[in-house]
Amino acid sequence: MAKKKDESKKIQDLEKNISTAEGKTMTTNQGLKVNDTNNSLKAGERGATLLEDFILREKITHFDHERIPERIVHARGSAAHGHFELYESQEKYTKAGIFTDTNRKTPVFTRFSTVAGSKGSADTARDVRGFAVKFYTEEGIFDLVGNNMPIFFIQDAMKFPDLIHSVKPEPDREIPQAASAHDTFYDFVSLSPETLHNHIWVMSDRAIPRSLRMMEGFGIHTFRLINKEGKSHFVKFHWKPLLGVKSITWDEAVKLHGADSDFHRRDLWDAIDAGQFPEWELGLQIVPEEDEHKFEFDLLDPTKLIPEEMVPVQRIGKMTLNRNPDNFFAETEQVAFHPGHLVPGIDFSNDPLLQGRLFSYTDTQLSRLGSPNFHEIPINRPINETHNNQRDAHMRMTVNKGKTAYFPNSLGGGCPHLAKMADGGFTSYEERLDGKKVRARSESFSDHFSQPGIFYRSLEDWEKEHVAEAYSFELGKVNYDHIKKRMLWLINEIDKSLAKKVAENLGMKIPSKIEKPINQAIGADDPGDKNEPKKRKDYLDKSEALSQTHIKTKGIATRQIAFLVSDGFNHEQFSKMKTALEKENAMVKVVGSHGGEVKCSKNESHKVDAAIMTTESVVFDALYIPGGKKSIDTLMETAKAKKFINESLKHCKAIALDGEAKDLFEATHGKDFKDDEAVCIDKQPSKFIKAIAMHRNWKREKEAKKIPA
Ligand code: HDD
Repeated sequence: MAKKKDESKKIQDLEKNISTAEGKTMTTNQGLKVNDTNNSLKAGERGATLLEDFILREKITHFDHERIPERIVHARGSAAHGHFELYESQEKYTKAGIFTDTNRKTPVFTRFSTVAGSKGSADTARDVRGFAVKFYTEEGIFDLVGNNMPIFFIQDAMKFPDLIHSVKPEPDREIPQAASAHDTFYDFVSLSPETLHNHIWVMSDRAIPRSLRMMEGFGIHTFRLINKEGKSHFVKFHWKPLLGVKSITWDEAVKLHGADSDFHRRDLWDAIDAGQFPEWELGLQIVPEEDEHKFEFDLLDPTKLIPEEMVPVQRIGKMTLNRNPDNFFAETEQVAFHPGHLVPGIDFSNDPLLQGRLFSYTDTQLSRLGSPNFHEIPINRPINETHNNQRDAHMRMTVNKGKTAYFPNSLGGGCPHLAKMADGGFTSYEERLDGKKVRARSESFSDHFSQPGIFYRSLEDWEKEHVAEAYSFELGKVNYDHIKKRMLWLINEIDKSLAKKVAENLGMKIPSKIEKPINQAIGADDPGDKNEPKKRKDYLDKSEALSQTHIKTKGIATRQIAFLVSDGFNHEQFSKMKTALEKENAMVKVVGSHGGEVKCSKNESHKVDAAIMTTESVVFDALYIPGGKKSIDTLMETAKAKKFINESLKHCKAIALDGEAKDLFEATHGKDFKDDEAVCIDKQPSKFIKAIAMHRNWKREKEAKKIPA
């Protein structure tokens, strides 16, 4: 396949394995030309099939073994290729080439995922999103395996299997799929207050993103950067999307499950396909070693973030995703990430969650990809050469020459020889460690209420409302009162006003105390209060970065705008709006009262992108209806057209109407929203563009929620 010369080293490397059947003859896997792939070899036309039919056997056998185990977590994912470019050398902090060489364009492969659902589950489940970036650097692979939330549920990898078993479908009935709203998850959460910070983020709109392109990413753990002199700084990694952080409402998320369960996957693919490449800036929060203990929380505790007010995020470079994979299985499914894939200049901290992860990721690839040779799979192999004395095992691709597969050797000329430090040899950071061997947790890890409190207080009123509704929905699905009571008690420790709202919705009272302190409830051997959750400390009232409202964005590029029309729509209004929106790189989609083509007032034919019966308002960001008496008369008789308007209103979207479209609006709940900031009746396109750029007019929500759509 002819490819452009300027493609990244990784894409060039993948070329070696890319195969296309264009213009080629069909063969067996052994290269034999096949002239019939529809009929098996039989003893007579109506006779039994013969075992000797190797063509049938090969085809069926391969098919029988097509599946590999899905990832135990993050099974559902979507990915894309791209590159990372550095703005300014960070040599003060690190010797890593990707962070010091501004001339490099480092190839990346980035996979986004939901956590709990199976491979075929819906994209808009309320869940954390995985955000894993594989950097193919000149010094080897660096994987930044993070999430779209800056903290994690648990503090020690030892609890990971318990966390995941509690959130996955319950083992007796395998229910529910891709949902945390069930008994076992809340049983676990209510007995593990360390989960509360990540949990409140999951209750917020961050767990139902508008697009994978509109979410932040976080490395979560504190890592280390090491410079040429061997000096270490602590660091937290952030990805800041240039399209801003945007979410949908829960009602849309639920409806999207049915309307387009591939909503996020399709959105990412379509944007890249249309040349609208998503971009994220990489940000660093740097903490000098000597400041390690100056915070109210422990830097090694992955359930804590460093508020940006305390340590600002410095933006050091940009990732652009500009190419869809060629083959989902070969690339998105077989890619194997590992937080332990490091390059010189970056190192770990002693965060006990990170330390456990360092074991788990290679281990899981062995059962998922079936062999310690998973690094040879094209998407996983580094762009630099690899040489060592590891040999053989299932599916070995490399043909290692020579007699020696050991070190030291003289018969192989001592090769592969060791790398000198000056030539980029890796060495672990020399951290001094002194301590007793103990199975324990530091007392500095026991504040579980302060940061969820900061998060909640930082939200705007509409965001707070969504959080309260999410808690109420989720706990409303729990069948056991003792679990709900423990949850209410815990939420009350985070924020009294939040607990009050949730308790009201559940029709329950907030208990003034829990029946047993947590450590007694879980039967700890030493139920002393060292690890009992501490009272909330309000060391920071709010952090602006935590609310979506303060994350500013400009423009409406890639926004999906439905143009609702029927035959006879006003050509002039339609064209004026279409031209204006497309100039801003928005995606105009003609939704017709029927499929095929619609005729405008000039009797010209326009292609329908979706007939109204095949689509739903929830897949669009905004709605425009041009006038034209005949068109509006038809839409007036089309119940789904009114549903489109009512739902768009309910979901606080921008709506524009011209001419006779006002009458249709009047015949819906629109009649109560004519003066709304994001409703543009007979206005210039620029007003509509401004309204779409708001993403949603949340001020409308309180009233719009009453619309029975
Ligand atoms: Fe994990 C996959 C992110 C804790 C064990 N994890 C996985 C993926 C992401 C994360 C994004 C999917 C990568 C891909 O797209 O292929 N995991 C995290 C983050 C964590 C975290 C941000 C905490 C800060 N994970 C964590 C712990 C353990 C694991 C504590 C086990 C001790 N994670 C796994 C795994 C997975 C995985 C079982 C499943 C598939 C895979 O690794 O390759 O090993």
